[in-house]
Amino acid sequence: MAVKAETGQRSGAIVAQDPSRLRNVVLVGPSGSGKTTLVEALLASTGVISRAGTIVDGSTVCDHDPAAVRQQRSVGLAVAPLQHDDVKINLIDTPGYGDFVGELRAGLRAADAALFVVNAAEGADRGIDAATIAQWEECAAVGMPRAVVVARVDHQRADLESEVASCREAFGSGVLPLYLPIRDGSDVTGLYGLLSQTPEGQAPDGASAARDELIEGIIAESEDESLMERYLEGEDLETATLIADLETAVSKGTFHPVIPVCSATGVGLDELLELLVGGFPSPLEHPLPEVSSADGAEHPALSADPAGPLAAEVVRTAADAYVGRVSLVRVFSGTLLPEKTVHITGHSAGHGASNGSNGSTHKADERLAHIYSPLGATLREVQACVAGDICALTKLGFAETGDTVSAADHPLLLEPWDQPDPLLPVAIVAHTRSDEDALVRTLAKIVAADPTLRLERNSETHQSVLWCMGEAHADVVLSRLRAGGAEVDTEPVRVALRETLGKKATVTGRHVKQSGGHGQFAICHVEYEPLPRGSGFEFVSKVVGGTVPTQYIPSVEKGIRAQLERGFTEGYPVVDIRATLFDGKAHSVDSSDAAFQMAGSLSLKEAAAACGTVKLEPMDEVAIRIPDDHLGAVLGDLSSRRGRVLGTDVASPGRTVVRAEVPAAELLRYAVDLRAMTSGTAQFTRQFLRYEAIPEHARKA
Ligand SMILES: Nc1nc2c(ncn2[C@@H]2O[C@H](COP(=O)(O)OP(=O)(O)OP(=O)(O)O)[C@@H](O)[C@H]2O)c(=O)[nH]1
Ligand SMILES: [Mg+2]
Repeated sequence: MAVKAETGQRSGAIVAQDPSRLRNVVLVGPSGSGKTTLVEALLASTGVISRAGTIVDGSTVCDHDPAAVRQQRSVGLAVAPLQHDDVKINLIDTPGYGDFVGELRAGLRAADAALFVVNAAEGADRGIDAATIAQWEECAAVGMPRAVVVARVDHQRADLESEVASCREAFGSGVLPLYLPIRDGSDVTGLYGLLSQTPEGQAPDGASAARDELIEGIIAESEDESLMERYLEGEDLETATLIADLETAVSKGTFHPVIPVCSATGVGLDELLELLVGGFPSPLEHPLPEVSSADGAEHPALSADPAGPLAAEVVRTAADAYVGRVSLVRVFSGTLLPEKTVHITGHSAGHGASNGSNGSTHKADERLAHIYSPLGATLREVQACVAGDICALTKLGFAETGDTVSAADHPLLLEPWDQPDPLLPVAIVAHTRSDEDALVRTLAKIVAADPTLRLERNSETHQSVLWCMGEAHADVVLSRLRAGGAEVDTEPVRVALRETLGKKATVTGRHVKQSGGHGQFAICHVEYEPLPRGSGFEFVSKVVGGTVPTQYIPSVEKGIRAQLERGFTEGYPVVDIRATLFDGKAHSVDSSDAAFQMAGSLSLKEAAAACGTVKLEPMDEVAIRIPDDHLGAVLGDLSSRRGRVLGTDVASPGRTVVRAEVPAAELLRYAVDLRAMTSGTAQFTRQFLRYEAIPEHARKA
């Protein structure tokens, strides 16, 4: 579905005027746990949409990307606001699949609290898997307050009690149920509130003990120290007091209430909305990102004040065929107004630099057009966006994901968040010549929009390589390219090899043509020898007695250098040799610069023919972080990739970092293979180290 922009005052958008009446809630959790379906159910139950769409039909608000429909899972972050008790709740749906961790991080940036959604039908017998724990740690790393939603409790294998036990084991003892399911046979018909003790007379077994544990958990985090004393003395604390303290406990990020829900039957939805409004922090309670003046000077900390200086951030960029660029913006301070000129600045690498971050910043002033409130792919016009709220801006030509938007007369720069590194190379070519223009154009837009995608134009292999997060991400990128009108094919990624000489050789480069007309005459005697790896090329002249006239010595060097670049039969650049010109012959009329260049170049070819060549391949140093139970498998696999382990270190309890040298050619699909080998629990980094001779047994025919 294409993005649809609705303008006009009566666009039906939910408007927030006050940060205290806002909640930004990101849904995080493993793929398939039911996040998108839960958003859909909440939108339907609050009347934002008339009925809930489904994943199977591809009719949900959040999974509007054609790639999401095809993959039957979310592939990008989506925002869907609803209203409950006069509070605007921006639900931020994120994909659970590991390729899209960049979208998850953007969602965490835009939110003030998270709903961590696990699947009641799955975790019960298997425990919480390591990929889910990694997501929990993503939340913890940015101090995100979170509640645990146990979704799909209608499933016949759903077992809430053991799911909660698994969560406590995996996430810590701060995970405590706020509600227990009320059952009728095997069906969950409703929830029993442990704080409110409602509905009366329907307390399930164990409710009283669970209530005590919950209250102790809440007041342990409370700022009011007298509460614990009063509680221990047996005083019956007011439910209202406890609910107020619940919010404090959640905000600290160490206490995590658990709530069971069922999107299919609607059980738990009202209670969940209640929790979001009453127990979740508003933007006023959530710390803002670090800020400085755009010129790098210190700036006082900001607060979520609509009257404060404008500080907003582009958390995601989408390229739409009709609307153009859509920038999703979280306003942290101040108020964003339409038709104002704003200052855009950021750290991202897209401007000017083609590759990697160079640590510099870019900036420009841009005039805003309309401001929209996004509901999935639908944009509804609003008249302002206050501190704490999220909006969409269209047609910002300059702003990239991660950029700060501030007032033109008060330029600010927010400290960026961490982006993951794409590690799966995919080489692409236009399907036909006529697709080439569209490819270049669409590619530029897509790469600028997605910080987890990097484009490399390799001048040695002449390939365009897209570095992606994994195969599912590559699928999304390719489908966006095709949607942009560029028919593309993929091809095997080539590794840039180099060549050097096998041994020392003394040769003659002879370029003599003296039949008719102006002749050409140049002869050079050159000694070639291989040098250690990384030496490059050295040229030495030991000519005595002017056998090669002084002005032609640089010509010989130039000729050799040109041939080094052209390489031998396969065209790989030649490196790590020394050429010593020690003798030669010239002709008073027929010698020339061009003739000696030719002789120089011929001498190198002679040397290759005389002493053979050795192919060199790039070696990378990789660092792989893995849970210990996968260590054996990863080490075994590394040796099958011709890897040399340099060392292993304990990264954290139960996790090891393996450092190894591995040929780049063996790492082309490592991002995919490592994920498969470790169920998505490993991370790795790689860095070019040096070129090395390809061993005999590894040379391909
Ligand atoms: N029976 C039942 N099925 C559900 C429920 N919630 C989700 N599902 C199904 O579970 C599957 C996965 O749900 P999604 O909502 O796509 O899960 P997700 O967490 O968004 O997954 P990702 O987008 O991949 O992270 C879909 O086929 C849903 O129809 C539920 O409450 N009951
Ligand atoms: Mg989803």
